[in-house]
Amino acid sequence: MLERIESLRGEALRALEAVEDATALEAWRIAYLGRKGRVSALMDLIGSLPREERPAFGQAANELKRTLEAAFEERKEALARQELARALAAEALDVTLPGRPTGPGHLHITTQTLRKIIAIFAEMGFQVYESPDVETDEMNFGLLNMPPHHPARDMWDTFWISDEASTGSTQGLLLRTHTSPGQIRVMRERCPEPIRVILPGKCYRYEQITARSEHQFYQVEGLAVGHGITLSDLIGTAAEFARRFYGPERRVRIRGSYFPFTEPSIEVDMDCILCHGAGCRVCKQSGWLEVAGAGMVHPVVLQNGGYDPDEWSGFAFGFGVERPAMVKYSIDDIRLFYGNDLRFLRQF
Ligand code: FA5
Repeated sequence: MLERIESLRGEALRALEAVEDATALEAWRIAYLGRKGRVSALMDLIGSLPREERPAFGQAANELKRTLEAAFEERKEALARQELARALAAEALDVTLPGRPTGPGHLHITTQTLRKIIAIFAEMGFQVYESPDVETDEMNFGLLNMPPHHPARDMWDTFWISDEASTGSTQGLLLRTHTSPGQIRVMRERCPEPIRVILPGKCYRYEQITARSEHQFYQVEGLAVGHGITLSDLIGTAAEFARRFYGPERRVRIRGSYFPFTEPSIEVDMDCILCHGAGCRVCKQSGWLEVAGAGMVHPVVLQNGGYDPDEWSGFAFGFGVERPAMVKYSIDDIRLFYGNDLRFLRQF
């Protein structure tokens, strides 16, 4: 009987050596060490042996069981080590390879354009003043000479952020539709001193998005208040800016327009940078591009800012940032600015 035990030991250990994966190992465990396995079957024979052979047989069978259990654990660990080695080899990393260079980032085209605009106005003696994106109805409209229900409010489709709007209350909150409410804020803060500031910032309009219009874009507002400021000062400032931003050969013209907060109101046009005034698709064959809305600050607005219109006068203008950038760099769709396509952004 002891030979049977020895023969089973040899057979089991050889079979274990041939085991190459976890599934085969489990099958081996069930076949030899399981409840109905070969070792259990051997143990069951003990009752059929002569009494004097039983102790030696039992001892040998128990030792076989311990040997196979230890061999099983050893094989299990060896297989786990092999598996780990395989996984590491599959993920092998050549640490001597040079790293992938990450290019330095750069400023967004809008920021670059905005900085250029600010630098030009700074050279012309304008300070930068910032005002909030979230405004009251009163600042955005009321104090700019558009009381509740004034029809000119429809010139700016508005994102309202509080309910008062529908009641016509001047306390309603909104995302500013233009940078012009900053005029009131800066006047109230600086009164009674002369003012020469620009107010750059984001504006929001509840508008259809098209190749020329976004629902969120930048504007730069300009405001000068002093004694004896005239329309000529405004035209001179606009012409000087156009030349410094677009090139010394640029010409500007003015057209009559309407804004409730300026009187008189004008639009400033510049000769088309692409066709040099000959007429093309971008300027709609007119030879001119609209650059800014502007005018002399309305007496009511001066008064709302704290300035006596009999003593003080001023000019104001407001223009977009993306549209001038489109003209300067021949970009035909404003949606590219905020589409986050790196192929576009990397060009500037
Ligand atoms: C105004 O917003 C006036 N506040 C400008 C002004 C200021 C007039 C001071 C008088 C005195 P307007 O709605 O035309 O005006 O907008 C001015 C500029 O903002 C436009 O010429 C254009 O460059 C830009 N703009 C307007 N709407 C959009 C839009 N949806 N997407 C991109 N740019 C826009």
